[in-house]
Amino acid sequence: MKLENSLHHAISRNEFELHYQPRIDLKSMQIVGLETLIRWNHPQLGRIPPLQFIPIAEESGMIESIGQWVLQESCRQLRQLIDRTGRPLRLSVNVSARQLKSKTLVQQVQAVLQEAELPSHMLELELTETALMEDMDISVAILRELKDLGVMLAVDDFGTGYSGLAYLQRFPLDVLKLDRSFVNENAEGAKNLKFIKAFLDLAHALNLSVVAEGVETLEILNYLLEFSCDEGQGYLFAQPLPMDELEIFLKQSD
Ligand code: G
Ligand code: G
Ligand code: MN
Ligand code: NA
Repeated sequence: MKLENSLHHAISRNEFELHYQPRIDLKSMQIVGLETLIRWNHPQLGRIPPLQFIPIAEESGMIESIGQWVLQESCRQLRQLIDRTGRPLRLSVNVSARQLKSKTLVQQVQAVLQEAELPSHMLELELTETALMEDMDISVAILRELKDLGVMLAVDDFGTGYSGLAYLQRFPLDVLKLDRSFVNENAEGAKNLKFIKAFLDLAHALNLSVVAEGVETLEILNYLLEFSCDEGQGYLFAQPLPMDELEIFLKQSD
């Protein structure tokens, strides 16, 4: 397949770009973290969204080298941002199912943190519910190793799978990211509010911090505040931005 062939050269031809979306602490309304989101600028086809190429990268195994590049490059860029601005923001990186099972993930993470001179608690790995459930025993073992390193562990897209919080208790998790399909207002808004509140109460009872994704309106923000949601991410606060634009945004929001 053509897309797969060009994906092979994307790293060496410098076609990937990293964008960063701010994460906001809802008590202080301060930016406390960033999520790294990959972008692919294809020389002929233009910008190809991750939803289109990440599955191909997963299937072909290329996700292992792409994932390693994302980890390394985003930690390097965070180090530069901290050196320039003095702001100790946390960095959240998406880790795919296949990467999670890779024998070298733990070593990779350790090496990348060392190279960028970042304390391990400043890095958070986002794992999807489905990736965790694929092989629970292996996932638990790898997550324990990662937790021993001191990195933060988050479940991404929470609410889209069917595992529920009871299963998630088996994993040493710190953060739950509530999927934007729950947070975005839609026709079922009223029903979703009950779900959001229930998730938050249960997550807090399990000592998990909750990040609401896809926060687009003040109205939903007010509900999140009412329900004691910890952090928010979404277009209401900021779009994903390349590092130079993010730096300007950070200065303006001081
Ligand atoms: O940024 P955008 O909304 O287009 O991202 C779409 C999806 O792509 C999200 O689900 C996100 O988790 C995934 N994604 C973005 N960057 C990465 C990455 O670096 N690695 C992996 N595995 N997934 C990513
Ligand atoms: O699946 P994951 O959570 O990793 O990916 C986050 C995706 O959500 C990114 O592709 C990002 O561009 C997108 N996103 C971020 N904020 C918003 C928002 O407020 N609304 C919508 N619809 N998408 C968002
Ligand atoms: Mn994510
Ligand atoms: Na998500």
